[in-house]
Parts: sequence; structure tokens; C-alpha cells
Amino acid sequence: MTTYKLQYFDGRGRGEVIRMLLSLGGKKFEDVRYSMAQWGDVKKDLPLAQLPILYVDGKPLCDSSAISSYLAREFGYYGSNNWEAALIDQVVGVIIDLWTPLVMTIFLPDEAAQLAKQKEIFDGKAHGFLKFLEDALCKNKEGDGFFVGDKISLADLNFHTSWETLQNLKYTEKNLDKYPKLAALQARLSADKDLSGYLAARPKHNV
Ligand SMILES: N[C@@H](CCC(=O)N[C@@H](CS)C(=O)NCC(=O)O)C(=O)O
Repeated sequence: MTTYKLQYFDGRGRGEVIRMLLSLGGKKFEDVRYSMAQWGDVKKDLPLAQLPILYVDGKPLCDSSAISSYLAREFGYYGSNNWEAALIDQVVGVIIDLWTPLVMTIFLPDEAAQLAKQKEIFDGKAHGFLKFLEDALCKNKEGDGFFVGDKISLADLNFHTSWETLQNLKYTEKNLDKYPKLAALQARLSADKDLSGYLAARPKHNV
């Protein structure tokens, strides 16, 4: 039986889609979670001095996108043909561009600075990214299904954890009602019979 060990921080961040995929794939995995206090010691032994890393039968795989693409292909969450896979990659790419600068604002020193930066990012490029995502969702089953095809894919999982982060950031949480189809997708995914058990059982984190 294949063994899986994930090294990441004690948060959702770039580790959560990997955890979701392992859970959806029905795999038991070692979920190693580091605190910032441990990070200095851990970092010096890592190939890229960053996380996540997934060990598959003891073999390391770095980079969250490489890991989650690998697992999505293994477990059947990467569409049913090459075009669907490309559409999934497109959604994931947009979500990474949306999420990364917004989440970095939590490292700014005070709440006023965080709010100002979130406003600048959200009202600028992020708004366009969210509109693109809502339009992309609406091209499939009028926005009442999933991003691609007729089942959850890697695109929906990336969306779920990123939207959750937007719901927890002070500026963005007040501005999400412009995207009702995306909000409804989040609710559908949260209630999904295969995902809801994992979501209920996991440690709770804002980001
Ligand atoms: N492209 C990489 C980026 C990895 C990355 O930036 N990881 C962050 C945590 S989300 C990290 O390890 N930060 C600690 C550091 O750089 O000291 C990936 O997607 O895995």
C-alpha cells in the first residue's frame, strides 16, 4: 500500500488542497504540521527551504501545484480529457494569482495596513479574477454545478480553500456578495457528501 506523508505548516495555506485530495482519495496520511517556532530547525534540511513537501512511499515531491496535480490525476479529480484538464489548470492558475497577494497581507504589521492593502488588491486585479471565475463557473451548467465537468475537480478544491480565506480577511469578507454563483458553489462543496466529513473533522484555521 502506498504511504503518504505531508510536511506543512499548521494552517490551510498551500497544504489544504493536498489534504483534501488525500482525504477524497480515501488515503490515510501522516499530516505533519509545523509551528513557526519549529520552522528555523526544519527549514535547513529541506530541498527548497519551503513547504509543502509530500513523501510518496518515502520519495519527496515539492511544490504545492505539482503535488496537487499529481494527486488529482491519481485519484480522478483532473477532468475526463486533456481540454478539461486545461480548463481546470486555468481556474487553478487564476485562483493562485488571486489568493497569493491577498493572503500575504496577513503578514503586514497592523490591521489598518492589512485593510488598506486588501482593498487595493481586491478592488484592482482581484475583482477581475473573481469575475472571471464566476463567468467560468457559469459556462458549465449555468453555474449550478462545478467549474469543469459533472463532479468535483482540483479546480473546485482550490476554489473552496481560497474562498474560505477571502471569507476570513477583513476587507474581502464584506465584498463577496457580488459573486452569488461562487458563494453558492462554496456552500455546495461544503455540503458535499464526500468532502463534508473531512471539512468537519480538520483543525480550524483562518488561512
Ligand atoms: N511555489 C511553492 C511556494 C512554497 C511557499 O512559498 N511556501 C511557503 C509556505 S506557504 C513557505 O515555505 N514559506 C516559508 C519560507 O519561505 O521561509 C509551492 O507552491 O509549494
